[in-house]
Amino acid sequence: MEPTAPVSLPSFDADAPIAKIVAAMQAAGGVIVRHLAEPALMDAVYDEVRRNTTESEQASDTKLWPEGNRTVGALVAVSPTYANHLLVHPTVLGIADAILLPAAPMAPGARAEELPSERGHYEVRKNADGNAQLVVRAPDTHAGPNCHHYHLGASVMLEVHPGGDVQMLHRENGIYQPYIEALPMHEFILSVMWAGTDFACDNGATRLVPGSHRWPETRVAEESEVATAEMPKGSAVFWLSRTLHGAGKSSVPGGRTGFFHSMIPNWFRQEENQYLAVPPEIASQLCEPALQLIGYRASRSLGWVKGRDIENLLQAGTGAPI
Ligand SMILES: O=C(O)CCC(=O)C(=O)O
Ligand SMILES: [Fe+2]
Repeated sequence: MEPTAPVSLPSFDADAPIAKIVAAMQAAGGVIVRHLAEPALMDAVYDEVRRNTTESEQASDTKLWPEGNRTVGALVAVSPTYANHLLVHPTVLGIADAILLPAAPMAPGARAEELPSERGHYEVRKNADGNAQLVVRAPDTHAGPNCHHYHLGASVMLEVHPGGDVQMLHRENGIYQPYIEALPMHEFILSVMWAGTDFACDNGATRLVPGSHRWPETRVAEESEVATAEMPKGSAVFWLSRTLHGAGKSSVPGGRTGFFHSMIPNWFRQEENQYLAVPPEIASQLCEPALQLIGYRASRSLGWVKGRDIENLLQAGTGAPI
């Protein structure tokens, strides 16, 4: 019998149309986009992360990241290059716009002249008694919008060192799942892993299970169903909230370095508390899209501060109770 080819993820070059990348990801649950950033940029991010954090801040000893590996949170606070280039990379924002369907898209050129207001779904109905009542209706979840804007869930450097085992496969929606299982939900997490080094089978590249975003929660993947996100430094692998995935293990010195972040609707609690992780003094140095992504942005109804600009909460403006 012919040996079966290992499963693989769809993979595109950086200049592929976003619509093609998104369609492939929706079908497979994950997708690789190669050569999105220059290798030198990845080195610059790594140097900043290492320089701006202490050894103890880089240590890891959790269930998914046991001792021997290296993890660093709050990347936006420790690496301006990460924040101003990788976090707001136009391809990442284009994919996030297509997956999370915000009223206010973020990809360059996609920004609405006048941002659609959430009030579009609100209607005042009156009856014969003269009672006025606010009626709030869901949009078409296929067409969206499904949020006013999206923001960062967490941003973490994840460095696999030799000596460990593969990480348990899991779904990124696990942090919300127990509370929302009964809700019909449009896609609500887009995850991105940037390759800070080449990602290979033997150095800990992320493992993903194509198609598992459509599986029942309890189906456990066979090893033959697992694909490895092999990709050159400066590439990125993207996956959906229900796609099974996990870090690989390294059998070679050096392992691999990845820079992870997730994006979620503005009405979902951020996994990593960005307001403490990236205090206003640091946030004020960022480009505006990065500042907005970490959460210094509000909609009319969520996250406002009276007297601040909802588009940039560090500035004065007309934010107020609705
Ligand atoms: O590092 C990787 O390749 C994946 C890590 C991951 O999925 C996680 O820590 O949640
Ligand atoms: Fe994960």
